[in-house]
Amino acid sequence: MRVLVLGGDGFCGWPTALHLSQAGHDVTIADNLSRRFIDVELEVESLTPIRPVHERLAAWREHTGKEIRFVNLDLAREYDRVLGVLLESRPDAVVHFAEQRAAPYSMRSAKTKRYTVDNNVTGTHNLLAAIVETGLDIAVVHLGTMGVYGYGWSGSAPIPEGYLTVHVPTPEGQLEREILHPANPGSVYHMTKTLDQLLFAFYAKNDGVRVTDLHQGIVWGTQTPETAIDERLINRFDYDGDFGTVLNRFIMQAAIGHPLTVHGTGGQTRAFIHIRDTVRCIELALDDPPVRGEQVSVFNQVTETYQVRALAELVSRMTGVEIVYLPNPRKEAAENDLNVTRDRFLALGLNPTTLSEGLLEETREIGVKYASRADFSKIVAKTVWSAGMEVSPDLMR
Ligand code: NAD
Ligand code: USQ
Repeated sequence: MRVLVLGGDGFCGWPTALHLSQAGHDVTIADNLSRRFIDVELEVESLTPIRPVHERLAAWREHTGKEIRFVNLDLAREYDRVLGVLLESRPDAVVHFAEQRAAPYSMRSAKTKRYTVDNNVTGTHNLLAAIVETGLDIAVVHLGTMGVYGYGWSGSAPIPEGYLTVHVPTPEGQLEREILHPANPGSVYHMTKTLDQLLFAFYAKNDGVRVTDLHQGIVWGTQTPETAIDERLINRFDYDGDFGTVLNRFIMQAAIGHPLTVHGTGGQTRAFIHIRDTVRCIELALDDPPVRGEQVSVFNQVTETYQVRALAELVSRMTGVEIVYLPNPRKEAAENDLNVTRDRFLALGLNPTTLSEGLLEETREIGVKYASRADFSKIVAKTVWSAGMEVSPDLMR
């Protein structure tokens, strides 16, 4: 299969591009390297020493003999070039990772809110409009988020995979309808993912574009079998207050002896998936696209759910590092239930990596190994969701 990986230099995109190339697919990456520029803006670097993209690709060629092409392209700002790349590479499928993905970064300022909306919504729309303009039947696999459903809206009721069956009262009786699950975003970033859903629904209905939307939980871990082949192929690992996600932050904090930074009571329940399973899920989704004319196919790309304080307790028991309960910088429910339906990937044969299997290995092989690269001043989350919220001080120097 010819696959175009948009955002293929990022945390999920890079290991996916390698995994698909290893599986024999013909892969092209398009990325504008904006994530690397945001590191420069925030004065922080991936904990792991990621190499420039052409060095990464040369290392892959050296080890496997396989060629991955790279196009430096801004999906949101260069519509004509997006169209040109689709016409030239004629992909069977596009995997779309190319968005600003950090909720805290999206809430930093009016500038980052506007950037996140402009980048994510226009990027997704450019892709869909360009696919229609090419006249090619290109399948889209998009990385969405569990956060589109929000947290706690339906209590402990199972969250379905995308669609909710509702009964609409009419004078003639009850109409049964399937609707997109109500959107309930918790940040500007998550809001862009709920807007993406509407764009996909429209283009699937109007133009028959075949779209799979993967509502992914929080990804943890770093390496996949392919990124572990050579240090030049290593995946990125974000640990800072804006881009670091909770479990990878705890792993890194434990490795350097920093107190584990639980926000609020830690009663927030979230869904998780290991990066090794992310890349497998994307391959499974590419192999099972919807038929032209069908509604958007939605999968919940999640393997486990945990409360944040339970995660902190697990990491603390394993490493002896203490837990600190900080004022929550985000506006979010202090405690929530999360009961996620995740049958579709299991039915396609996914055999998930669990936390109990991977946590110790991750702490040793990544957290401890690269501990000397950590900047302690970037660890505590400083971005508050609205004016007047308390900002926590640094805990270690
Ligand atoms: P990332 O920031 O590491 O990667 C995104 C990549 O897209 C970067 O390389 C960036 O340079 C590129 N990009 C952004 N805007 C672009 C544009 N306009 N044109 C071209 N390239 C652009 O993020 P990630 O963690 O790999 O996330 C990838 C996708 O998966 C995102 O859409 C995110 O919402 C989703 N997702 C991530 C997680 C997670 O825990 N990391 C969880 C659920 C969903
Ligand atoms: N949290 C802490 N301590 C920390 C960091 C986070 O308690 O040091 C808490 C947060 O307050 C939040 C929870 O952990 O309640 C999750 O935060 P996160 O930063 O790990 O995840 P989130 O902001 O939701 O975003 C991440 C990715 C995003 C993806 C999303 C999937 O950055 O791209 O869409 O996970 S989901 O959460 O399922 O919507």
